[in-house]
Amino acid sequence: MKSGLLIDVKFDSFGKFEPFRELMPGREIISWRDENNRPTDLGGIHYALGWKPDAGLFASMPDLKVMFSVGAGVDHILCDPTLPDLPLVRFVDAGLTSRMSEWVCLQCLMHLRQQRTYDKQQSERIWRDHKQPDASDLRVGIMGMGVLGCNSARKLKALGFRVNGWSRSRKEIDGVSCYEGAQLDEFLGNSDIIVGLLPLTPQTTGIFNSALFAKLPRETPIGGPVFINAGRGKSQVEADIVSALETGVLGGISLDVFENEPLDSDSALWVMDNAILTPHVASVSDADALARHVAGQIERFEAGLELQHLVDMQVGY
Ligand code: NDP
Ligand code: OXD
Repeated sequence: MKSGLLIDVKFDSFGKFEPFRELMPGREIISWRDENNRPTDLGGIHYALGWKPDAGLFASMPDLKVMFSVGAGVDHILCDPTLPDLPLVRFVDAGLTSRMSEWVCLQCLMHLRQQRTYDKQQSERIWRDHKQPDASDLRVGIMGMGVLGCNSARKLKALGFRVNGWSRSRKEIDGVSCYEGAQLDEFLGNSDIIVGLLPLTPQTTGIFNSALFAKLPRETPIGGPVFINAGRGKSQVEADIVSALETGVLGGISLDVFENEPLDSDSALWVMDNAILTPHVASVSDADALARHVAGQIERFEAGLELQHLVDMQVGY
């Protein structure tokens, strides 16, 4: 029997763990969903895969060698203060990347084409057209030009939008105006729509707040500026978003992530005008693709090759 893999994924929509068992026959796969199936002995297990794993779980595995994240984000693992000093691999996958950029393009098009206004008119049986700007009239600024941001930028370009990108280090991307960390104000002043695709770190916690929204252009071809976020909810200050929508500082929002998930049924966000909310589904990890990724990285590790998609523990993503 090869060294085992422990899987700690508690949400039901993830499905079963069969893809892992099929791809890694001869390896013990322990699924860890709740207290009831807790194995007593975690010795001999070299690998662990988690989504919001129980704090202290990875530290309690004496033979653990590599930690894996179910998602592209790793804040749900790094928040464990007892996390062992071991390599952490995040999920990078073509399907995951495509699904995210589809969601981003969909949201930008929904706001460009004033779909919420037409939805409302339909519900009231109103036949009325509105002035329609072109995609090329709008500047979309992506905050976080990593795997997901770069792919979204390329697809938005193909749709005709003008695209800006902001990241910690400066990027060179054909047809995209790239800004680095300290150029945030200039980037914001040139973006009619901003799209958050940032990891959650101490630097990005609460970054989407009143002060930031105030730096966006006051008028845009679609009314006010639009805020779209699929990075992490704790990067946004929801009270500030509500007040920015009420005062017209923001003209619309699309949010897939929230300060607390699930979003409280009392939240004012549910009923704001021109607000599109989705329940953290912009890009859900696919179990088959994830199993291939984990099996592939374990194979590399056991062959003495470097692991891919390693998290830089110093910067936190
Ligand atoms: P990457 O690590 O590839 O990219 C992160 C980007 O953010 C990089 O461009 C990085 O800059 C930039 N960045 C990080 N910190 C800062 C900062 N302080 N200032 C400016 N830029 C910063 O991540 P991915 O693109 O793969 O994923 C991004 C996030 O999307 C994930 O961390 C996760 O939170 C979220 N996500 C959400 C999903 C959903 O369904 N809603 C699904 C999947 C992911 P630099 O390039 O200089 O390093
Ligand atoms: C992720 C997510 O980080 O789904 O992959 O949020």
